[in-house]
Amino acid sequence: MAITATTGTTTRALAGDMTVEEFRQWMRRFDVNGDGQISREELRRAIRSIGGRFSGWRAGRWIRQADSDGDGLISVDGEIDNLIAYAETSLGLKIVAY
Ligand SMILES: [Ca+2]
Repeated sequence: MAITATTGTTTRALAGDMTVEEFRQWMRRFDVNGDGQISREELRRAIRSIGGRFSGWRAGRWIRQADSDGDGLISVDGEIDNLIAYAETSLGLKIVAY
C-alpha cells in the first residue's frame, strides 16, 4: 500500500501503493460508528494515523469538496471517489486505480 503526499518540492511516501479499493477499506476502518459515512473528525484521524499533518479545518474543506449531497458526511461507497479525486489534485496524494 502507498499513499504519497507531495508537499512543495518534497515527496514522501506515507504508506506505500494504495488502490482505490484499499483506500476504501482503509477509510472504513475509521468509520467508528459503522454507518458507512466518514465524518470530518474520522477523516482527520485517518490522515493523522499515517503521519500526515491534517487540521480539522482542512478535513472540513475536503468534506465540502467531496460531499455531493450536502449532508456533511462522505459515503464510503459513493462520495469517496470525489474525495480521492480531490486528494490527488489538491495534495498530490497518489492513489492507484487497478
Ligand atoms: Ca454526503
